[in-house]
Amino acid sequence: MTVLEQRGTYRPTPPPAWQPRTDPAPLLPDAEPYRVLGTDAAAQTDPELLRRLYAQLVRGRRYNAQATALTKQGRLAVYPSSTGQEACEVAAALALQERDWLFPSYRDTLAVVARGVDPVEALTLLRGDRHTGYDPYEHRVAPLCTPLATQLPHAVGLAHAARLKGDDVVALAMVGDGGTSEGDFHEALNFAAVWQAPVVFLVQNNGFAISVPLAKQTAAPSLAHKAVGYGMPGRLVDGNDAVAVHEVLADAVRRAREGGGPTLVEAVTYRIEAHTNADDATRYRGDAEVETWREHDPIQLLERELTARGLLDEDLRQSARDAAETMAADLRARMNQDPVLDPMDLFSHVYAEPTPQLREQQALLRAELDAEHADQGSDQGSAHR
Ligand SMILES: Cc1ncc(C[n+]2csc(CCOP(=O)(O)OP(=O)(O)O)c2C)c(N)n1
Repeated sequence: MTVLEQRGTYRPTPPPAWQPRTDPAPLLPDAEPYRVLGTDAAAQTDPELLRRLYAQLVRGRRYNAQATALTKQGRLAVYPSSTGQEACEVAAALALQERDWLFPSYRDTLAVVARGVDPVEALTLLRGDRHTGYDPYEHRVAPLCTPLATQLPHAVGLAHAARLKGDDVVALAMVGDGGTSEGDFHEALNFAAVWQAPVVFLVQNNGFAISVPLAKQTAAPSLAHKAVGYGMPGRLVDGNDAVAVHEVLADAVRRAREGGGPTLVEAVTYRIEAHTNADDATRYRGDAEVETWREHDPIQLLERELTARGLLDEDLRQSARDAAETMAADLRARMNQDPVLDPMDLFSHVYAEPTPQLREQQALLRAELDAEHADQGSDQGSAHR
């Protein structure tokens, strides 16, 4: 026996048998994206939900077309269209309760509008005006986020804080496939799982991060598989099947609300149009690929189901189209008016309490504007003399 063993400080016992901290099997996504439309399960879907989804999808597609046209007319600086991704956008908004929060990225204007934000205000940022354009608190929609994945830690922070305060709130955060390579994605998912925050992450895998295809973004079996590394469930869903996305998200939201913690949902979809009006998609992908996805169109998938169940007649089709046209005409008319901007507004909403430096800059601008105003007044005066 060695001296150390005699003293009892050295215990050469074998280490305890290693056990995973949690069983990874239930966290793994299905082998294939979950689908409802076109399967036997579709017959169980509530007709009212099908009609609601349909009206919103038709409206969403029209919104995308109108916003894209506004970029060509110089009325909108940039528009990242979600044509082809409407099912994800609409389902995300409909899966939430009014008291919940949505954290969108720049591509998610349809989800923002489906949540109740004014269609013009939802475009303010993309028009290049200052600030978000809408009051985030009114419909519980955080600002559209352009820095990739930065909305995710915000969502986790809000969800965690709500839980600490005992508020019954779930946060749903949207991000693209490219955004999953950001550090913020990792940090948000890690914190969310450790804290068991009531948050749902929706990754819209639309195939590309501008020109970078998914294969150059990750070597993971799927983006949903990333969930297991954080200790949360990963769900894989057909992102063009509005019913399936709605069901998976509603399930994840319910789970989060009941204290079950976060979920990572990967919706497999496709960006039918270019990244934005500033991008030429023909430089990095072929027409044949786009055509294949056009045949798996979210509106057509839903129309097929509604028709098969005798829920879609020409009246419903026409009323959905009419409502979408009315929205588009209003969007056109109001986007064609120049916004009235107050330069002093630049300083609003920067801090809850403005800093001394900000007050100083504010005073400087006020003085410059007043001087300019006085000059214009005297110019007009001299012109009259
Ligand atoms: C932190 C950061 N890095 C780079 C960019 C530039 N950028 C804008 S969009 C984009 C691609 C994002 O692709 P993805 O996350 O798949 O979303 P999608 O645009 O396809 O919806 C990049 C790299 C950015 N906005 N933010």
